[in-house]
Amino acid sequence: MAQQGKRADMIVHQRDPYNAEPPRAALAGEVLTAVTDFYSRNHGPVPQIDPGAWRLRVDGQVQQKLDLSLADLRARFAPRTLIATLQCAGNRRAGLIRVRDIPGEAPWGPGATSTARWTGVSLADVLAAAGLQPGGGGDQHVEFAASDVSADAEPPQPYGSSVSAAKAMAGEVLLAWAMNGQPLTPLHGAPVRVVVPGYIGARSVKWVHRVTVRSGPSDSYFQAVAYRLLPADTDPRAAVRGEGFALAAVAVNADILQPDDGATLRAGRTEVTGYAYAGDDRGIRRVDVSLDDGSSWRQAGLGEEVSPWAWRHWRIGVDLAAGPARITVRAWDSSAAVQPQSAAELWNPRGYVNNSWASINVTVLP
Ligand SMILES: Nc1nc2c(c(=O)[nH]1)N[C@H]1C(S)=C(S)[C@@H](COP(=O)(O)O)O[C@H]1N2
Ligand SMILES: [Mo]
Repeated sequence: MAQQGKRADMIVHQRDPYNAEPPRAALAGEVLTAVTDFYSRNHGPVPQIDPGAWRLRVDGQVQQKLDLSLADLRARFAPRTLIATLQCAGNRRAGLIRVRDIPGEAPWGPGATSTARWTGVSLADVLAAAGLQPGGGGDQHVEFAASDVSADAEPPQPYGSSVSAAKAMAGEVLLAWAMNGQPLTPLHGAPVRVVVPGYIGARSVKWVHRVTVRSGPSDSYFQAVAYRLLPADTDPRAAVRGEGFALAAVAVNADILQPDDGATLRAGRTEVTGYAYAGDDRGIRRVDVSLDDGSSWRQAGLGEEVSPWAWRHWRIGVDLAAGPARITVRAWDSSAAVQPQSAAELWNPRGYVNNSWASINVTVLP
């Protein structure tokens, strides 16, 4: 049975908890992803929270603890709307698994990323109202606690993570209650979730009920153990807390949305489209497409940059001759970072951040 509120052809990696990505074509076309098509990544059962009873506690290194209802959030702070892409650190993991198996992690394709218009308030405004106190040691973080309990964690625990106080105080981090103009659905974090534009999806904590200012990053399993980039020779089951480094800003990445991988086409002109995205303060500056595995490249046309926090779609017309063909893409960001050629270069034991060149294989009929 299809998940309620999701298109019927979602690629479901796990039913319970629900983990699913849309097919490539669903992400093509519009920059905004429909809520029905938006990928969904869950580490535990989706909590059902009464919005009227929901409270957000703000505590820790603040002058004034806050206890806010949804009505308080709406009444006390200026509403803020922005378009931002969410991208799971596991996006495109399937390409890493082809290099070497990654047991126990879902083989996400290129669809563990989507873009929405988010509405809420700036976390910075809420923290300002609480009166942030400078933290000891200068390594101040803001921790988010959620109400879903994950059996995947060791030991089982509620979901949580943190970002640096500097990022938390940047105006773009939202406590959001709406997605594409509609109240958040339970699956996407209702009644309120954090949206951390430019960072891996794992930091955008759904069903948030507590914001704590503290010294050092969160001790949550999802900050201290998972979502860290481990050296290639580490056994993730033996990895100790704090090993590797915590992922934050999203690395430059791109993939092809149309045609589909494995498609059969007619010889001649084919329109190739896709997405490209770079996190934090970086933007996409160029996208290149190759029909000869990277010996030569042509620039794709870039779609509008609708928001500093959103992906850009791109398109290019290519002429394909009859026979098998491989189409490859790579993107460059505003720091001149370019995607690495091979997944083997960046293989890591938990299979995060596969931003290697992306390819599809197609069959071209005369
Ligand atoms: N409370 C909570 N927040 C969470 C998660 C979760 O399992 N529980 N998953 C995180 C991860 S890993 C990602 S990629 C995004 C996915 O957001 P979405 O399901 O709205 O697409 O939510 C993040 N926030
Ligand atoms: Mo994620």
